[in-house]
Amino acid sequence: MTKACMKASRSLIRDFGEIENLQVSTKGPGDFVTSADRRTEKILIDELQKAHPEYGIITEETGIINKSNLKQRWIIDPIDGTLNFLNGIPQFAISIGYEEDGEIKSGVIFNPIMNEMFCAEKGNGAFLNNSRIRVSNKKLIQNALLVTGGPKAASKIKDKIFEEYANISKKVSNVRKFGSAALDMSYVACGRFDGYWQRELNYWDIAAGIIIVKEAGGFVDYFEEDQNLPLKKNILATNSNLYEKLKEFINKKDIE
Ligand code: 2AM
Ligand code: CA
Repeated sequence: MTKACMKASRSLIRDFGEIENLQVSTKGPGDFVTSADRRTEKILIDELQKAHPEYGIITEETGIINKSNLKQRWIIDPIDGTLNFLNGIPQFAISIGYEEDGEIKSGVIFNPIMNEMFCAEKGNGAFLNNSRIRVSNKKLIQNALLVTGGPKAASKIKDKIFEEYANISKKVSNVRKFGSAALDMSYVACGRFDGYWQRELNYWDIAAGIIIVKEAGGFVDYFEEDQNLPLKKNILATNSNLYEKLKEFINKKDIE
């Protein structure tokens, strides 16, 4: 997984270098970003399939490969933080999760511009490059720096999301919106943020992040799950001290 990530990142870095030129062109970078996304995804799929051609793959661009293999699956997001990438902002990442029997067992999230690789494997801890990482030890929610995202442009619950954002903002130190769910979770895992929540995500946005946060000692939970849409996720991730409080804030808006 890390090898596939490193290989794909070389072309992704080149593509990112092109963005600045395209931004001032009349056509803009839109189509170029779509092709960068596809190119990156193709390299990832080719590399991963070299190791295990029989594994199932769920990806943002291609969809599902080897549908019948539900036991072992890779969950891929070639560029998480597309809008940042499109705007020349170096806050995006390649994300690959590995799922076995319905549970994420390992994950890799790589920001090629910052050269930060977050990875974890069940039972073996979480790492940023070669150093072990841990979630923050913040105890009081009023001192917490949280991160969130959304609503997406097509969201039908924009008002609810903004209301939740305003309510939670009043109860914590501050809330950031950084634009990459995969990196938001990685930043919780290494203690830069104390917690994260977001609605209306796709499984590939957060699959790798789940194991990275858990192995860093954090808590991860879905909320308001829709059984009919298994790839759509609302997620929260924090250290153990803040988990109950944040969950309460999400469910009951008026708590002081
Ligand atoms: P993406 O960049 O791969 O689209 C931004 O808040 C986060 O939400 C990103 O991780 C982004 O992933 C994700 N997201 C998922 N669906 C989205 C959508 N329809 N529009 C914008 N962001 C979306
Ligand atoms: Ca994504």
